[in-house]
Amino acid sequence: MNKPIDPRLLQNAEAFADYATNTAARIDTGAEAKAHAQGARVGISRPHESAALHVSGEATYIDDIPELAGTLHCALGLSPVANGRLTATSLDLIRAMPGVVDVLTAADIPGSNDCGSIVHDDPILCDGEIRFLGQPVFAVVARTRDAARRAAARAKDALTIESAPPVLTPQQAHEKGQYVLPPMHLERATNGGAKAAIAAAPHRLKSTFDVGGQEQFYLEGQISYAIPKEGGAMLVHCSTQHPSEMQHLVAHALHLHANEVQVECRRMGGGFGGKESQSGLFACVAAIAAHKLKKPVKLRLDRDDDFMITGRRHCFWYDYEVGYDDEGRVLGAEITMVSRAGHSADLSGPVMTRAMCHFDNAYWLPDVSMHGYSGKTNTQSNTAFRGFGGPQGAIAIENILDSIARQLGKDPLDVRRVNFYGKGERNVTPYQQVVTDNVVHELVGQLEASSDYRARREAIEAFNAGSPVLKRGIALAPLKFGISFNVKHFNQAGALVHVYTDGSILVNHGGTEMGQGLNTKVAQVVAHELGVKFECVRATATDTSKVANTSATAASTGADLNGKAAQDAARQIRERLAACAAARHGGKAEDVRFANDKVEVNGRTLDFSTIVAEAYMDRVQLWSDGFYATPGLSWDRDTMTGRPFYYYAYGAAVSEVVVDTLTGEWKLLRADILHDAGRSLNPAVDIGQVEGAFIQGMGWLTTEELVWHPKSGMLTTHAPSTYKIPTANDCPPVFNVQLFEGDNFEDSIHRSKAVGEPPLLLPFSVFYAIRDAVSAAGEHRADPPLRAPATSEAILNAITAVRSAAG
Ligand code: MTE
Ligand code: LUZ
Ligand code: MOS
Repeated sequence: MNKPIDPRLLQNAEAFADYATNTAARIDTGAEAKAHAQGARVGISRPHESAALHVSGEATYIDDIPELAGTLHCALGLSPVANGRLTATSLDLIRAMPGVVDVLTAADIPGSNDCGSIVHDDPILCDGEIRFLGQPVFAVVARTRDAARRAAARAKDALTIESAPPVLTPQQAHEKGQYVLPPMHLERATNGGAKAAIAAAPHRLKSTFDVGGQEQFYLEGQISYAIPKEGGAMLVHCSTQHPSEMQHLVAHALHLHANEVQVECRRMGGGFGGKESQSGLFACVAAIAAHKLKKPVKLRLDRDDDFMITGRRHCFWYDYEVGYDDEGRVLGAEITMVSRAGHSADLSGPVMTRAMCHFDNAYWLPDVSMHGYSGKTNTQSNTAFRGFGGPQGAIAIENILDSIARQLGKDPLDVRRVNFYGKGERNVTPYQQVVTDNVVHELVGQLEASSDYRARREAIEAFNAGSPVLKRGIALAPLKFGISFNVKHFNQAGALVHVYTDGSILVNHGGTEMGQGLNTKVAQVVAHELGVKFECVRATATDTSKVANTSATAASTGADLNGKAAQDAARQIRERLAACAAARHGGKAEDVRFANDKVEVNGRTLDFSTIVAEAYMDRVQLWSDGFYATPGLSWDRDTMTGRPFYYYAYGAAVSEVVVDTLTGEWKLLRADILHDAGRSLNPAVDIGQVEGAFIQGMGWLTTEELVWHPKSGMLTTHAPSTYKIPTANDCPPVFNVQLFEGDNFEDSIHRSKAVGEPPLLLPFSVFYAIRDAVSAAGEHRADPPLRAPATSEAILNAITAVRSAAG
């Protein structure tokens, strides 16, 4: 099993390590050089803890875990109909297929048939009601994965369904008043309320807008491997952002207690929100099969099935009216947002809440009235995706400001700027949180200068004047993103730190690693606290039997929460070591210093491992737990007011594109980004997050289009052949990414800021640069009716529209 690593792969690993070091050198900032000089373990760039394993193929994902003898494989039989009732099944047909061991239905579930994470409205296997095309109706268990899939593929021959026409779009659901949750309303009146402010405003704008959904497209698909344990207990290896939730769902499905179910995840090959709740169905099915057959069962989805079964980012439809003044200041705004929730609630409630709490983005909106509806449709149940509704909320105000600028003939940057939150005034959000950490003015000012925005705007105008076919466009878009789960009690975390007698350290925490570098950051925090080399600290798999009752690794809070918990654990151990060292060597415990693998005590310098060995002999506890709960949060769900966020992360990007007005094709020529990660724990990892989120969000807003067949309700874009995600080749040739220098105002882990999701809003600048180029194609005489995603087709339609409007 431990085959030697192919030397060519090792070369790749070394090349990668070189690349990481060079990247770190390229972005080394003043703050980072200082951290280095002080021997700090945080605030410095270092490669991802598993980088070499990733590139050599040695990193273990669930499907790489050696299979136990007798392991069976599972595949799901899917509904070929989007809406209706299951009236009969002929599963003997499936049972008779080669290699099939069993076929399970809802009747085989010993506990509850539900995998809903917050609202319990989500059947694991069909309970008779057909809710969407692709819904799992039965599970085939076979000796091989191939046999299971071949049998499951015959679902349409085995199911008799009375079908009804599907409801597919948010507008259709809204017309029928069909929602998965009660509507939400958020109002704030400064000058008499939105309606009055709009009526009294010098100018008005009334329109609708549309943004599409987005598939997470994690490289590792959904997978669970369930292994029965003695006494009816269950172990599940699951690719999940939320092991505790998986534990609870499996326990309910099997009618077990939580202490009888253990869920483990070393790493995911990407999650992006898609494995926050939706890993649940697969964990449950594998566990139900393993429980019934008393054999290990693995369920690994094929990519097409992953598309057909799981949900993704919610598409949103907006209907708005705003009133504004001659400078473009928004005086009043009224907006209705309708999302496509799919067939069940899943996380649609918190997603809509976050959307409504991000409609303001970086702007002070004195009088607002917002209405959020989560439309119930016969489609996959939509879920978390990087940004979690934040991007969908914020893009609405960006669209409004871009249109206002075009109506007034102003540079959109100027209109954005006059609307920015103020400092000490004009600083209360619609949900009543006071913005006390506003850096948007400095940040945008710096980026405007470093990107040469004004000069390039002029150069683009000159270019466009002489170029009838190719048109260029530029846009600067800022972001403000609230950090914390908007469900208060989720903002807690635990960790365990073990120091072994040789001085090596193991850290375990409640967060999960999905490629974002969480384990790297947490290990850095522990190394820093104990004054040892990063290499002395190892992070292990997330495991419900080590840290209990964890939250999802989500809302970008992984490092904030688990970093603080691990720091708490490490600090307790350090204090015990210091007391022990002082007792042995003299001096005061407070004066003992831990740095560079050494411990200074009473004028002597000893190895960390020596102090540890001495402490063991003195019977000092060398391991500790740690805990953290974010302070100061409050939220009133009924009035939608309070302080849902501990702090805000900021950022801005300038993008320049060229559009071919004959084909609608376009290219991103240059992007300049300035992003606020506070005092970054690891600038190289954070820049990786910023670049990745930028390109991922660009895909959402441009090429990634989801199409459901209007009659059958079938998702027709269920593979990379028809659903186009960006690749490395879509990175712009000029890509300047910098981190903004400035500490978090709040006492976050080493004054850093969460970085996972906020930069997904940066590619708004790409969308609005395309919109700018389309506007140029119509001589800037009409506001482009451009929807997102701005596919070439959508761009071409918008060009046709602005040209005919311009006459
Ligand atoms: N980065 C990678 N490489 N892979 C991922 O799946 N998920 C994103 C972001 N960055 C993701 C990622 C999402 S949706 C979130 S919420 C955060 O990482 C979660 O991790 P964190 O809280 O530790 O930043
Ligand atoms: N809230 C939030 C949530 O802001 N982000 C999340 O990922 C989330 N997940 C579950 C519930 N609320
Ligand atoms: Mo991220 S969408 O909060 O998993």
